[in-house]
Amino acid sequence: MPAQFKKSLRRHPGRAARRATIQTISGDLNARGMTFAIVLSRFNSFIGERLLSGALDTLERAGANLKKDVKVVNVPGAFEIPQAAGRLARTGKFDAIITLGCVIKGETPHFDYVCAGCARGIEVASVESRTPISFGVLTCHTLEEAIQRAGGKAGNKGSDAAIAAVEMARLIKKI
Ligand code: INI
Repeated sequence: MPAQFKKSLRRHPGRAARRATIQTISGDLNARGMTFAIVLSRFNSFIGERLLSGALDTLERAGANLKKDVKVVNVPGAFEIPQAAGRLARTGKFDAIITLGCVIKGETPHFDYVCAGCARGIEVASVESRTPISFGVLTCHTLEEAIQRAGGKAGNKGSDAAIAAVEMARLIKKI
């Protein structure tokens, strides 16, 4: 950034006050009365079940009725997630879809194809169906990395994906 802009940004005393006057649309984390589908890949299910626990805990804390308003849909592997997520999204029955799975790098380039197909497929399904579909699929070099992201030191990415789904569903309702 050019120096003169940096200087003028620093010297703007009313910046925070001005920001407060700008009309802003944000989602929130109130999942009461909202419906969710969770697409869960069975491959590496030991990790997947931990991601699912994180997502369910988060939805429950956000006010969702798990028994009535949440459906879990199982698919064989991460590569199959976009197909199921897209179908679910197009039913119009869900405010948001959460995708969960775990891809771990092996000795061949298979990992790259599965990850790319999964991520791109989820993105396309979300845009085409106009339904928020969050990405809670771990793409890890090792099992240890996956364990850390499924309730270990690096948090629980299933929970993060549930938070993103609630926030986006609320945001879309407001726009
Ligand atoms: N699927 C995963 O979800 N995780 C993996 O780590 C994985 N690896 O390593 O191969 C994986 N492969 C299966 C793939 O998702 C499809 O189910 C399969 O290719 C059949 O279409």
